[in-house]
Amino acid sequence: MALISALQQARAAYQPKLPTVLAENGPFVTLVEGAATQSVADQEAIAGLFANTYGLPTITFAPGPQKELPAIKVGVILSGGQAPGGHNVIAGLFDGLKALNEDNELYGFLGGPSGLTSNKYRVLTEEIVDEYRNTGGFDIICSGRTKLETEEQFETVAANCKALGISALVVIGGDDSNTNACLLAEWMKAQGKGIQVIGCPKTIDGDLRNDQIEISFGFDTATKVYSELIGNIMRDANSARKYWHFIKLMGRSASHIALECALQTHANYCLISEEVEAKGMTLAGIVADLAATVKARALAGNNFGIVLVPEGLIEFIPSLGVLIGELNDLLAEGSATAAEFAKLAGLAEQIPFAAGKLSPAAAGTFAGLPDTLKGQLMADRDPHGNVQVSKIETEKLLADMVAAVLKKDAEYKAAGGKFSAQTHFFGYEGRCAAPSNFDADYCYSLGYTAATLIAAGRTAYMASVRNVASPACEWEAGGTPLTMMMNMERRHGHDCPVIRKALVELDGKPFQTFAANRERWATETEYMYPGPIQYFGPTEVCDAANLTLMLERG
Ligand code: FBP
Repeated sequence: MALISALQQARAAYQPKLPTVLAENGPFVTLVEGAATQSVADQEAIAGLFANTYGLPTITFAPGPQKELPAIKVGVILSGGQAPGGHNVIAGLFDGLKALNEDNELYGFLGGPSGLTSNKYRVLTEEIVDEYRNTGGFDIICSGRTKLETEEQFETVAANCKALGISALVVIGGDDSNTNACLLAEWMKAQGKGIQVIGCPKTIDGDLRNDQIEISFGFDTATKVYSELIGNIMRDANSARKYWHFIKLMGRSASHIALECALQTHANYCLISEEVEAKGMTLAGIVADLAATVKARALAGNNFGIVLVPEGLIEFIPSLGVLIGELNDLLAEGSATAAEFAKLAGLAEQIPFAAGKLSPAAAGTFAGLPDTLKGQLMADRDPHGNVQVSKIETEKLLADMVAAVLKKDAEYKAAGGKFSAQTHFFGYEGRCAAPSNFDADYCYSLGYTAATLIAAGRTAYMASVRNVASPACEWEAGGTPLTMMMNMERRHGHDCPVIRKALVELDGKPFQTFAANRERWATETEYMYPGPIQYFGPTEVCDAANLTLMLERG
C-alpha cells in the first residue's frame, strides 16, 4: 500500500472549485463562438502551414441542455517539465468524461509524448485517479520531452489510437508541447483521421500566456515555494549578517518567476532579463551595478543581501544572445558542424573548434568567458533546440565577478566591506510541490474544460479558464485556438511555427511595481517572509493567487 502523509490524507478530500457554468451544468454546455482568429504574427505563413485549423473562433461556455452521448475513449499525456497541479488536470478530465458518460475511458500514455508512439499506457480508473487528487508531481503517468513532429510519428500515433479506439488526445504541456499538439491536430484533420487534439497550458515558467490564457498552471505553486525558501534564506542572512546569497531561479527565457519572487520577498537585487536586453546591458555593466549595490550596503554596515537571478539571463545580454544564436546554428541537430563537434574530445578541442566557426564579434565574446561557461554554452540542446539554461551557472559567474570587482575597491575595503557569497539554484524544489488551492482549482477546471471541448467535437484548441484573478465561481471556461498563439521562430537552424513565449512586459504592472520599489529594497532591509503554502484556513491566506496575476488582472 502506498505510504500517505497526514497532509496528503487530508488534502485528498479537497474538492477543487469549478467555474459556475461547469459546477452547475457539468460538461453539458452550449458553445458560444467569438469571431474568427488570427495568429499573433506571421499570419500568412501560419495560415499556409495550418490550412485546416487556422482561424478558428474563440469559445466560451454557457449553460446547455443535458445530452446522452455515446461512450468514447480519450488519451492523455503530460509533456515537458513537471508543474504542480498536473494530477488535477487529469482528475478534472477524468471526472468530466465520466459525467458525460459513465462508460467513457481515459488512457494515460506513459513518459510523455513518447508514450504515444511506443504505445505504452495505463487505463486510468477511479481508484488510480483518486490516489493522485490534489498531489504534486506527474508520476501518475510520468512525463518526457520527446518531440512529436514528423509524419512518421503522427502515423504511429494515429495507428495506436485507432487500435485502442481512442478518438481524442489531451496534451498537457508548455509552449513547445502545445506547438506539437497543434501540428498533430492539423495533421489528423488533414488526413481525416477523426482524432481530436486539445492542449492544456502547463509550465512553472509562466511564459505560456496571452490575452486568452491568463496564466499557465504550476507558476502559482512553484513561485510560492521559491518565495518561502527565499524568505527563509533572508531570515538567515539577516541573522548572521555575513553572506550575500545569489539565487538563480528557474523560468527559462522569461523572468516571470524571478519577478514574482522579488515582489513576494523584496529581495535586495533582482535581475530581469527582459530589461537587460531592452537596455542593451553588458555582463560587465551588470556586475558593476551589482557591485555598487553590495558596496552601498556595506557602507551602511550591511555586509549581506539577497540577489535573484533569472535562469535565462545569459541569453538576454545582447552580445551573449548573439553568441548563443550562432552556437545554436553551429550545433543544430543534423548539421555537418554538429556531427564534427560530436567527434571532438572535451573542451580542449571543442573551444577552438567553435571559436573558429563564429563571427568575429561572437568569437570575441566567447574568448572573454571562463572555460566552464564556454562548456555550459556548448552543452547539449534540449529536444526543441533550446540551450539548457538550467545548466548554466550564472549565479556563480556573477558572484565571482562581483568579488573580483570589490577586491580592487579600496574605499569598500577601508569601510570594512566583506563579501562572502553563497549560491543557490531553485527549480526542482518547487516543480512537484502539492498544488496551492489556486493551482488545484485551476488545473481541475482546465481538465474539466478539456473534456467539455472534446464532447463538443472540437480540435486544435487549448482549454482556457479566464478571469482567474476573481473567485473561482466567476471564472469563465472555454477554448482558445492553438494557431492563434503562433508565430515563426528560428529553431535548429530553421524557421518554424511555434507558440510565442510571453516574456515580462516592462510596461506591465508587475514590473512597474518592482521598478518603483527596487531602489528602496536594495538599500533598506525590508524583507517579506511569505512562509509555506497554506491549504486550510482563512481564504485570504489559502486561496490568494500570485502577485503577478493579481497585478496584471486586478
Ligand atoms: P517546461 O518549459 O517544460 O514547463 O519546463 C520548465 C523547466 O522547469 C524550466 O524552468 C527549466 O529550464 C527546465 O524545465 C529544466 O528542464 P529539465 O526538467 O529537463 O531539467
